[in-house]
Amino acid sequence: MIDLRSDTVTKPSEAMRKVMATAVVGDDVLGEDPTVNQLQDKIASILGKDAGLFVPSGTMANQVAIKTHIQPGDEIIIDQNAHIFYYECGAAAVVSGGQFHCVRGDEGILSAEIIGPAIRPPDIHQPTTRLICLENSHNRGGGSIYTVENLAGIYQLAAEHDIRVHLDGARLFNAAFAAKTTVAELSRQTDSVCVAFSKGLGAPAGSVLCGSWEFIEKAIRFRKMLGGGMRQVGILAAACIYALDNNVERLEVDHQNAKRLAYGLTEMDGIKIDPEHVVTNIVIFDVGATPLDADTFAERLASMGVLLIPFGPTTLRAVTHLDVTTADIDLALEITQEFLKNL
Ligand code: TLP
Repeated sequence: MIDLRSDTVTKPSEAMRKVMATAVVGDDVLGEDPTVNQLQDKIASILGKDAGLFVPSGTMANQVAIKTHIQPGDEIIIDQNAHIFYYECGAAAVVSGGQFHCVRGDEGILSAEIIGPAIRPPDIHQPTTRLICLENSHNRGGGSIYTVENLAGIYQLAAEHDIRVHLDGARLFNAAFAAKTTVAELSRQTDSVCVAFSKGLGAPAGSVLCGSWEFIEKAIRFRKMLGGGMRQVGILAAACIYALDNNVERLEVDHQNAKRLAYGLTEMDGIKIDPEHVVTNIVIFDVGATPLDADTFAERLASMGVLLIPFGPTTLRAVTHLDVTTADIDLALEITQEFLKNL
């Protein structure tokens, strides 16, 4: 099976398992797990923030951030396809009493021009705009990315209106590679940022939410409230440290493989894709010109050994990651070509 459903499917390598098995641990709810503390300090310093907080998942990182930033009834400006809006079970409403104000980004990417008109004026009838949520790279946007200049414009607009900015950076290292900058540069113009270790970086679980000392002090309480206080969790943190030390540089290979896949797909009848838009490890393409809908396409291709995820009625997503090689990509293209020929 060539599993291109997501970069979340990656399995910990032997070397990663070894560091997990020998990790020094303690009770993290008491702040006494040295490996968790090391990870939190390391990633906070890489992102240029005061402090970090280890949480089990990207979803919890986002939800703890939102709860720390807003009060019930406050409004959150967000792209209509953002993970926080689209894939987190309405958690911001349940957990924080937040109300979304959706805007339409350019492949998910927002700008001060797009956000500006959505900011509420001071008016006793209207909700208070408290938070802007960004996503970089943007999953449903096909792995699209922000420029540093764009982030600066958004942050300036937010500051003018006393609005906080949270960045869902589940794939921030991918974004930095593609934008030829650092994750610190992409995090500078934000009040909070989270990165995931269980996606392209290849760890089995874990995200870290970063921000100011004051922000993290508040966030720790909400992590506990949501059940994210774990104990000897240095075993997982050790995998994340290993991922930071060993699996960041190689993300470039995933990007090259994604481009290769995208260009290969352009050659195929019935498939629509603009390979120039593929800049990270996510490839979204349309099969509307074939006789199949996305669900059937994915199901039938799976039976031939290639796994993809349907992303809309006629769109599918393929994600490259450290468990697929360039040879796997070539084979996946061959199988897809064969599959289309026989339709
Ligand atoms: N994304 C998953 C699915 O939930 C769609 C995937 O396969 O891509 N932010 C972003 C941008 C994400 O893509 C994801 C996961 C999350 C947050 C949530 O992370 P987890 O799954 O750790 O809660």
